[in-house]
Amino acid sequence: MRHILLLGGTTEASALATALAERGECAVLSYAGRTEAPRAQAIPTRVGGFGGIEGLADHMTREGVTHLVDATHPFAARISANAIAAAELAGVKLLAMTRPAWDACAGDRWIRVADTAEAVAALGSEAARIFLALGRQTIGDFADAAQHFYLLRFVDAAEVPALPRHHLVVDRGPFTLAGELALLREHRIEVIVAKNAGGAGARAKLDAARELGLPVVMIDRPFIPDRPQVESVAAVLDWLDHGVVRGV
Ligand code: 3Y8
Ligand code: NAP
Repeated sequence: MRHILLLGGTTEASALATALAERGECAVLSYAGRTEAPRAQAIPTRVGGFGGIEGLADHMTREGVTHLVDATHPFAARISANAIAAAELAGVKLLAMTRPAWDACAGDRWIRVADTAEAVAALGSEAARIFLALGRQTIGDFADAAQHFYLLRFVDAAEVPALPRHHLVVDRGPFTLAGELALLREHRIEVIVAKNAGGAGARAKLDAARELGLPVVMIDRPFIPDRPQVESVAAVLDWLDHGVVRGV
């Protein structure tokens, strides 16, 4: 009897959890515990870190995990690197389920940068009105550029002393084009800063930016070591049944 540990926190992870439940698989979805009320899932969940590579390997051995599926966000680079090493250590089969990066298309005004430091530099020194669509964890990286007005969007309410000129919206995605257009117009946004997350859940702001002719400072994904990976629920289920990635 196989036992699947699914590292979650994305739209795709939730869809996979539903498919696993429908097949009656023995599976658990894992959250880091970053949000106060994570979405309920169709399979049992666990919340909290494992305690690094060894902690994750020990957890999988203790729980009798046979398959590890990493369906975390492309910017969750640490847990993904830990998953590769822990799966090796514990002798557990590993597969990543990710989604393609977004590509700029006609009408997009993207400024591609490698990280938040380059994003700060790309904003320049003259005060502007910025939609900082990065969530909460990297806010501190913009503290030295406090001359700008920042529209922020977090999943949970929080104080933001680092950025005195800000307006905080508390909302979780997925987001809509109409909602993003209204938000950008209401706050007279001039530039958007985004992570190249891929997927459908956060892409509406890019479509809204194109419609309004706004530039987007697009942060490229961090490095994640090589691992077997697929881009669909069907491909994960096929891997579970056949033990290899068959490109379905
Ligand atoms: C805790 C689980 C689902 C998954 C939904 C996806 C879509 C909505 C879009 C913007 C960008 C951002 C942020 C975002 C999106 C989905 C997906 C996605 C971006 C939840 C969730 C958890 C988190 C953690 C949270 C981070 C933050 C990032 C907000 C649940 C809702 C900005 C990433 O306060 C904090 O500490 C928040 C931290 C990591 C990035 C950051 O640095 O602040 N996600 N997001 C997961 C855990 O504990 O393991 O609460 O239900 C999941 C989702 N967030 O099943 O419906 O699939 O990408 N999440 C980014 O992409 O830039 C919002 O506002 O435009
Ligand atoms: P990260 O920086 O890659 O990981 C930092 C530490 O958090 C890990 O070493 C691990 O702690 C713990 N952790 C991360 N994801 C976990 C999970 N799914 N289950 C158990 N522990 C986890 O992680 P992150 O970028 O903060 O992302 C945290 C969660 O939010 C993930 O579920 C991710 O899918 C989701 N998310 C992140 C983003 C983003 O922009 N980063 C966007 C949307 C959703 P230990 O070392 O103690 O095991």
